[in-house]
Amino acid sequence: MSERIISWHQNPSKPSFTPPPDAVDAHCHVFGPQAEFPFSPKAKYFPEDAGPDMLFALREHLGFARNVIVQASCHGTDNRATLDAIAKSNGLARGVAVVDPDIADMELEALHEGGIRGVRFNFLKRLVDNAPKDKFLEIAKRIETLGWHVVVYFEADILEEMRPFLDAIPTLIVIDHMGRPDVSQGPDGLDMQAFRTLLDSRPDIWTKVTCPDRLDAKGPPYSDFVGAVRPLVEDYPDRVLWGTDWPHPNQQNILPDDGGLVGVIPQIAPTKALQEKLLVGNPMKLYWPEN
Ligand code: 0GY
Repeated sequence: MSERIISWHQNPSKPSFTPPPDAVDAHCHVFGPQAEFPFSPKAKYFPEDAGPDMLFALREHLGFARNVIVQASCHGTDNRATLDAIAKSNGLARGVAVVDPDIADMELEALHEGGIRGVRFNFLKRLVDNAPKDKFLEIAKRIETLGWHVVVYFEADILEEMRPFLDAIPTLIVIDHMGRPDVSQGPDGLDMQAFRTLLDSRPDIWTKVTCPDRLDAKGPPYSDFVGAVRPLVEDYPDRVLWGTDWPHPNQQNILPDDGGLVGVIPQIAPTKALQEKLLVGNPMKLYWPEN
């Protein structure tokens, strides 16, 4: 067994920005606890436990009210760790699952009962062995009746080849981390232009304006990220979500300070109205539509 990774900051700062009441951290994960919920044999990284208690303590520390927990690839299609965290949240967490193509309808319904509201299709070769588009489309058609959406994770270099697949998805789509553009190209660079073309192709494609730590090689204060992403938030205010990405899967050399990440929010969403949409209105519409 490989050495366990600690990918999160041990002592995140108190953010300089106070999120509005009811703010949602709409992209985070849990790892384990492994004694109860072992990692998948196909996992590509082996982190230490980062369970619900830690996640909810961080949520309080950062001034957020709710979490959307995205099933991490190290847990494969066994969603028990995510469901366990949701069950312990007193209704303050919902989730996005990763499922096998042959999952039974009853299991999908059980996931819905457990607070799952979407499925994730991951196309990153370093995280998953295969990404069968035909099977994913079958899943997308099946989850439509549950009112769920699809979360897709890919990198900018395959955006064009993803287009027919994305076009065929019948539900609302959320693209993780804007499809990982090269933010050093700036707001009008080729990657951002291509991503905007994708957003313009359908009104029901949303995105997470997340992960400055992954996208901005220069690091804090993430000025390339801010420069490239702020115009996107301003131009698509009703289709953006924000999240910490805690516990930052795979991050080993740079452990992002979550307080610092929250401090980036007012730079990409400079008005109260934009902050309210990004942190409350948009995620609530998608994950707690009944509220
Ligand atoms: C993210 C990013 C990554 C990992 C995962 O499920 C995962 O393992 O999502 C990554 O390594 O880029 O969104 O957490």
